Amino acid sequence: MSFRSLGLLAVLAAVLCIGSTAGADTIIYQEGADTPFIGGAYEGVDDNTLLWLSHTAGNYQAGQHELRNYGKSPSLGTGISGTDDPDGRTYKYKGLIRFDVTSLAGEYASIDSVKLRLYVTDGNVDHANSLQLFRFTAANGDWLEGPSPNGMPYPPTHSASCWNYRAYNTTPWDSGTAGTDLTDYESGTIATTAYSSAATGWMELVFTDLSFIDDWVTGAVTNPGMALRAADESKYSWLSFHSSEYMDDASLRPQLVIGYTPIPEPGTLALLATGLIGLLCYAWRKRK
Ligand SMILES: [Ca+2]
Ligand SMILES: [Ca+2]
Repeated sequence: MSFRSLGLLAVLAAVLCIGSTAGADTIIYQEGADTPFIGGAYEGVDDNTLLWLSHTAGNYQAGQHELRNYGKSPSLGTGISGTDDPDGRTYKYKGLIRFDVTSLAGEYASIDSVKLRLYVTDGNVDHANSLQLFRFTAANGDWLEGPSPNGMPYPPTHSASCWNYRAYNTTPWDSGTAGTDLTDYESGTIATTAYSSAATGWMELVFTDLSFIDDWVTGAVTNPGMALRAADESKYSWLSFHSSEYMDDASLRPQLVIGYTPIPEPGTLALLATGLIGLLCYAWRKRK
């Protein structure tokens, strides 16, 4: 091979290397989809809806729903409903969601963006509201998704998260319920999205704080997951989303979308250096 064609090859290698290392990449964590970097079906989502009910009579008395688990329900919910309930009941919902992102370990130089995507399926928005995402405090990090699709059996025979417990019936939430800000989850929102309708489709919560993602990846601290709630819980306004147990179309389950800058591999760096040297040689030869 002539020196000249070697130089051209080196130039080509350099261009390819630059193309493969420059810019950010995106990965998606979604229950049932490929696990980023390591392959296999991803089973890293815990999600559940906590439910509080005002009613004081009948089969669904206050005090009962607060112990029920919906960890395997195909839906997640937030907000307040009941404005059209014939029995005058008011329901309050909060979502819980946690993604295992440990397959990211060793794969990135920086995390550049994170967003949670939820598919809205239903709702009733009499008042415009905002969806807020908070991080649970470390003290609440061991909440259990739970096994029930529908709040049954009652009383529960399982250990699972519900309004009153992060693990029924041994471990209450730090505050005693999931409703107390600043106790059960960190005070600052990590994402907020305003809404004025319950239109079917994706809703995105873009993180404004990425400082804790490293800890989730390395497992330096227990990933406590996130709380999802309506900002204003005094007005009738609720939304329902597909959960990670939604079966009819797995592509509509919650997604955690992470933009990151990859670590350039040592081999790639060496190839890049070789390419650059070749380029210089080629230019020098041409000049002669
Ligand atoms: Ca799950
Ligand atoms: Ca679930």
